[in-house]
Amino acid sequence: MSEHTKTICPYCGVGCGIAVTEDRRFAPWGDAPVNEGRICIKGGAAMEVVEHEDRLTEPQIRGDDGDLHAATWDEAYGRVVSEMERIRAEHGPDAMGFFGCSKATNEENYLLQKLARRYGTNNVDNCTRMCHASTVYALRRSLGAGAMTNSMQDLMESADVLWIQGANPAEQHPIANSVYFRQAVLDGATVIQIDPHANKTTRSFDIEGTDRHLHLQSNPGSDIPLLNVVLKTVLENGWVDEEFVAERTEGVDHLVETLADFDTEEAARVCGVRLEDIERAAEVYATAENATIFTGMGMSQHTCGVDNVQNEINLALVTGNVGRPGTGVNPLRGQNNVQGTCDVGAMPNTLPGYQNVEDDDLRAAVEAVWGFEVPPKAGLTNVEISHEAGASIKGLYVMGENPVMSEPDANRVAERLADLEFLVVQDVFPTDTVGYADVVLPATSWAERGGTVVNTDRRVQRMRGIGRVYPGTNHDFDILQAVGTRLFGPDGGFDFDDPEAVFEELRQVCPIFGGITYDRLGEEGIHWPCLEPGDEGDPYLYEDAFTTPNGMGYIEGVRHQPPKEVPDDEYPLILTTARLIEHYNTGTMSRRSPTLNRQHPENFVDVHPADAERYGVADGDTVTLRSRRGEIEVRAQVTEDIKQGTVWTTPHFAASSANRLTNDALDERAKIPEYKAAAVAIEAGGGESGTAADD
Ligand SMILES: Nc1nc2c(c(=O)[nH]1)N[C@H]1C(S)=C(S)[C@@H](COP(=O)(O)OP(=O)(O)OC[C@H]3O[C@@H](n4cnc5c(=O)[nH]c(N)nc54)[C@H](O)[C@@H]3O)O[C@H]1N2
Ligand SMILES: Nc1nc2c(c(=O)[nH]1)N[C@H]1C(S)=C(S)[C@@H](COP(=O)(O)OP(=O)(O)OC[C@H]3O[C@@H](n4cnc5c(=O)[nH]c(N)nc54)[C@H](O)[C@@H]3O)O[C@H]1N2
Ligand code: SF4
Ligand SMILES: [Mo]
Repeated sequence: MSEHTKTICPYCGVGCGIAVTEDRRFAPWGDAPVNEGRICIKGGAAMEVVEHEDRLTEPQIRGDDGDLHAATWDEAYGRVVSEMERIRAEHGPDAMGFFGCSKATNEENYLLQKLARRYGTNNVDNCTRMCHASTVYALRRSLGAGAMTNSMQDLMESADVLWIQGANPAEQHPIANSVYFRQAVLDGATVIQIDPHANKTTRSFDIEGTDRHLHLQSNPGSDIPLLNVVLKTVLENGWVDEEFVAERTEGVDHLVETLADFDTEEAARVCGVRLEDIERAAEVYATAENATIFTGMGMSQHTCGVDNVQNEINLALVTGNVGRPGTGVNPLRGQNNVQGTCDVGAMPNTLPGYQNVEDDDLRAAVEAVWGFEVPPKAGLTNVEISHEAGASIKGLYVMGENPVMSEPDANRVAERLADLEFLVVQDVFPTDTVGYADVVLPATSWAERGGTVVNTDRRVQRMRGIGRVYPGTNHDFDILQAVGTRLFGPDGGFDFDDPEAVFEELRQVCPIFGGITYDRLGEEGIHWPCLEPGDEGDPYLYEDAFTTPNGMGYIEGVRHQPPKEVPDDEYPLILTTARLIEHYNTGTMSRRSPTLNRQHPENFVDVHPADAERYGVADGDTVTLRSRRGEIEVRAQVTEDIKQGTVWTTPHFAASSANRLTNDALDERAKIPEYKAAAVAIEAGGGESGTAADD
């Protein structure tokens, strides 16, 4: 039997260690730092996608006949480079956009953003824009760093209250939930969950013998009023940590003013939750010794996403629940390396280490290492790039994203990608987006590559490839270097021997990684910030000061902003979309896993019994869901798990792709789309719903 290689699970941001063999077998890694040998159903089945016969195994170029044809790597690189050069010559560098891949390594995403910037544009972004962009914006502005304030370990050991708003860790971060958070509850912590949908998280905390779980089943898009009730209750009952507020924060007067004429009864009506239940939740949180907040997509994916998260920050700050173990505001990050992809600068406004690209001094320091000038103006975000595709954006380089399914108002996304002059897609599988590509570059998969990734609690860890690559594929690392060298010559800064050599350059330009080396990472990894070689890394942030410009935590009162689209006579229901434990994002990986697909071969929509009766829908019916932008057919599941007036479906299935319905309105500051609220109509009947066979 061949030796086990220790690497990191390719799915969620928990960052579980797993071991694989050269002959592509799988084994748990008993003392892996995050999960200690435990894995969830996706981790256990991750090897199945590595072996899948659908893998892309040869570069392809679209011919004059409109079809994709096999090509050599040389021909494919040649086409990519000549088209990129043509676009720059004809339209300037800002006519290109670049999408990073949050399942690829730090080193690969670092190379991608360097490629974009050397080409002459900051139009580079990654899936965080659709995910936690608003969270990152609010956390950076008000606390200093766009990341979890605390680690899973310290939350398990020290948190007395887990406030979980718009997140479903039992399904989306299963090992974090079962190993860490559930243990906190068994040890006595109380859970407050705010979600329009009852889910596995709800059930996982109904632990026999305990009565410490309160689920507030609120309407989608009502989180600001809900938190304002909480905040007003805190202010009125004297639960403010006066000393903390005076010494470490600013802006509390603005909050007090905002809430002065705030009507809590009216707010509770907007939320669809009893006022006394919200007040009870406020008391539990504010009177705990250590209370922590988990925040997820239910908060971030709204046009008021930044304000949603700001209000959670307000709650943590006024009660002094930041800067200690067991406290803080904690976004559970999505893809296995979305944290790292942002850390290394695959973002339009920040260089590696969240350094503002528009700051002349910071830019000059990075330019000194890179040896070329970086454009001084922030670029477009990924949904903006999609909006501009075919207009000011003429060419797009997509490394491992599937925007035709993952971006909102997907029918329009597809139309605009078709209008591009040039689209290159670098992926493992033939996705819906590949269908629009002019050049397809087949990438190796997670098990075959080496490099580093950063998990949700900022732990930098090593991935180690099994040393054998699937025939016909190439590492993202090598593909980017080949393109970079052809574009910029042998001295263009794309001639690294291996990922470690890239990391050595990265740590020079990314201060939060400054003290990290491959040797130091070992098997345990290191939490950033790790500025100097001797630093141990910080499992929790802000013990003494925030990392905002003046060191203070920033409080700011916010007011209710309804979703951009609200129900009316024609579209009387709110659609919200979220995830299942068995499937992953656009399903290109998990839907190809026989084990996972067997569990959930088709999509469904949850409909409340009262709505089902009203619209003539029976459990198991195929229904048509229609919004102003498109329609899908899907099986109805009639259940009280969902709030009346709301319907709930998933984005995982191509045949009934939820994003044909969603609204592409953006949060003005963070530019995240409103995936969590669109107005829809439901109608009994339709064709056959999507099944495993037809997508
Ligand atoms: N199994 C699995 N795991 C995953 C993923 C996956 O696709 N599958 N994807 C990964 C990625 S990329 C991410 S970003 C994370 C996401 O992980 P989560 O943040 O947990 O994301 P979601 O499941 O989209 O949404 C969380 C919850 O928000 C609720 N919700 C919807 N609208 C609202 C609202 O207006 N207010 C409130 N308070 N709640 C609302 C939904 O009902 C849902 O239970 O998961 C990661 N892990
Ligand atoms: N309606 C609705 N839509 C949503 C969401 C929602 O909650 N509701 N959530 C949003 C969120 S949070 C996210 S993060 C996005 C996710 O959106 P995307 O990132 O577009 O979707 P994924 O399915 O994760 O995968 C993208 C592609 O990466 C490829 N890939 C995997 N590994 C590698 C690799 O190593 N190299 C390369 N080159 N490619 C690789 C996969 O094969 C897949 O085709 O979806 C967003 N869309
Ligand atoms: S919890 Fe996340 S990282 Fe861990 S095994 Fe499951 S999908 Fe993989
Ligand atoms: Mo995400």
